[in-house]
Amino acid sequence: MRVFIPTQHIHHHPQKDYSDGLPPFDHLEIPSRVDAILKGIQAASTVDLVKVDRLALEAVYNLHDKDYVDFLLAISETLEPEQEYMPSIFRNNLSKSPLPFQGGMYCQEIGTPIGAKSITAALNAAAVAEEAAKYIIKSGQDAFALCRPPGHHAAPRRYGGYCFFNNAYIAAKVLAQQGRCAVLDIDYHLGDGSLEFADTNIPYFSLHAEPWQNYPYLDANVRLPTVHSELMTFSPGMRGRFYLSLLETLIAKLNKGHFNYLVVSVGFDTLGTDAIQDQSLLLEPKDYAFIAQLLAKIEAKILLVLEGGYDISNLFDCAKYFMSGFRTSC
Ligand code: OKP
Ligand code: ZN
Repeated sequence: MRVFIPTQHIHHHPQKDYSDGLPPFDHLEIPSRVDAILKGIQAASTVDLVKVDRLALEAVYNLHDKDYVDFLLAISETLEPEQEYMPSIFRNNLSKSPLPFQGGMYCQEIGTPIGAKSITAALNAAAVAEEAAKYIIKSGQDAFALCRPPGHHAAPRRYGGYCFFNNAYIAAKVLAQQGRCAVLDIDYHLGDGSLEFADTNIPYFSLHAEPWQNYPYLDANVRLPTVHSELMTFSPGMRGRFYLSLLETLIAKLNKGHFNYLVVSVGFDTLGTDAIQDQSLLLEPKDYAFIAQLLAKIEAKILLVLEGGYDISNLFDCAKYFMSGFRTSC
């Protein structure tokens, strides 16, 4: 299996997470996640590793709004090496306010601090997704993009949930030029950013925790779209076999689209012991082998894109079991 990893993600190391209010907790979206997952993949399959150094500035401007990307680059320029930025006021339009206040129109939560090199890392993660997509087109093989920071909460003009640029949709846009493409999201959380990108061209399928009682804590009045997306929720306390039967139902719906390419947003934060969960699910590491077996039966060429997964002591096992169930021939 060809695995693409970023060279610059280590320079993105958010310190504290304020997303559950005060006091903050040590941030869970840490650099060692990538190492643990890569080692797990290598334990179960022969890995052809590709390190990606470049920044996908063009692809990011092509997917996100210009003023949004401009702001993230401009605020980064103002930061000292160990300094972090967090907006202090949240409104729809702050374009007439000084730069440090403008972030509040692009962000709705306080769990995603921006360090001096965070946006560089996010552009590098986007390049990882883009390179992996190009490889799939050229080779006709599956691939794994170990993107960090993750992307599925990033919307056209919004960051948050540890995400800045939507890596999955950046890859899907490349793939959709060559054939029918969809995004399937199996992270614990609803990818509210991905959902905003869903359209006729690239529909979005997701199995996630109920999104009002779990991050992204949707507005009580919001009605989820049903046109270019298929959304399913699991229940608190669900074990592997029930989760798997839901996933099987979702995949059966997806298969009706006869896609040539599928981008899978993979989150290992469905693991029962992951501290990020608001309502705990009861998956065990070995359940990822069965999840991957369900994915392996899908006809499309598959690009696996990393999203969440924060139980650092179990990520190796999760990734190892996952790869043991996937189609690993190179
Ligand atoms: C990113 B990804 C939990 C607070 C959660 C943000 C979670 C972002 C998850 N009480 N804060 O989808 O793994
Ligand atoms: Zn998640």
